[in-house]
Amino acid sequence: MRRCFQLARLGAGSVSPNPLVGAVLVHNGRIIGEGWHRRYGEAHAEVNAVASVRQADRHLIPQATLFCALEPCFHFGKTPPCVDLILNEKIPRVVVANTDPNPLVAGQSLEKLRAAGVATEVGILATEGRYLNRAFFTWIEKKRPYIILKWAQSADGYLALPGERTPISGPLAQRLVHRWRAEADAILVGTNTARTDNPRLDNRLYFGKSPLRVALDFAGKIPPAAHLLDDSLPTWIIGPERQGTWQQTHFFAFHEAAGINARINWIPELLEKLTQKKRAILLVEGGADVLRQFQESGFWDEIRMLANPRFLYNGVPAPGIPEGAILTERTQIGADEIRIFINAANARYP
Ligand code: AOF
Ligand code: ZN
Repeated sequence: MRRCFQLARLGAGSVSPNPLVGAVLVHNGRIIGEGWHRRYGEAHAEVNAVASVRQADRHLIPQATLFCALEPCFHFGKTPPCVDLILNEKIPRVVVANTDPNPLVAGQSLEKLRAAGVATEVGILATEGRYLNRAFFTWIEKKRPYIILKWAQSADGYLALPGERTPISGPLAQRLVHRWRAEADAILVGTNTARTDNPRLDNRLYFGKSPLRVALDFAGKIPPAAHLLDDSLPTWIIGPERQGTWQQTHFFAFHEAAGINARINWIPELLEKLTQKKRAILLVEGGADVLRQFQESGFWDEIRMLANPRFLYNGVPAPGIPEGAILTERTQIGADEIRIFINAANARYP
């Protein structure tokens, strides 16, 4: 099952809003086939695992066990049901970490397999499997994108020097951040960050795609020469429309903010728009005010904080780690320590 998870992760950045799925066929303790879901709309993990079996091993498939990160699918989606593939191949035993929460599947495949006499086991490394697919579970269960708040801070807890672009993390951590961008479907910054840092918000330091860029511009104050207004990538500007011939840049004027929740009531509207466009993973890269607004609204699932040992002595204070955040990962990368927290209110992990 751990091998399934390893394979599944290779799809990160290419399969969203689908889950990360890996599958392994084992005969007498030997792996005879393995595969993963590589790209949205293309073959599922099980199909690739079966296709990978060598000709000389094919006769072993009816005596093999299929391990799969997620319950095989039941429905005709972009591909035919994997449950039928398993039955056609006469695979006698199937082991999965989790049932597929997708209402089109939701245990039906496991039932169909059992009814056909296939031995099934569910719940092997279930917690790890749910963690692996935390974005997918959120997408299905909450019908909104999985929200990751990301920031880098100095040893004394600052995000940046006042009013200037301040590099905090080292080169290895920066590369990792670009990997996170590649794995996200959309990336958001607020007006101050757009103005002070003039970010490109693309993925330059890792392979794979760049996400949809989203910038808050309620008052139309992002300068026209900003990278975010260069029309070089799909971009949403949340603010008044601007003159010009735009190819990839779209302007959305959200409802006038009012009432006691004015500070944060744009968030559900943005989430709804992202959901409509099947953008299932949102990376929020700042600045401090926007990160705090997400924390206040409760619409956040994960925090990725990069802690650098350098001192800044003054500047913009980093948002705190809110109550109910559970530290799940802690890794050193160059001079920086990466800490990943999960919102306990939105997820259940031991
Ligand atoms: C599997 N194996 O590798 C994956 C599954 O549009 P489709 O046909 O690609 O179906 C997507 C849905 O299928 C997705 O929402 C999830 O429920 C399941 N994903 N199932 O058997 C796989 N990626
Ligand atoms: Zn499938």
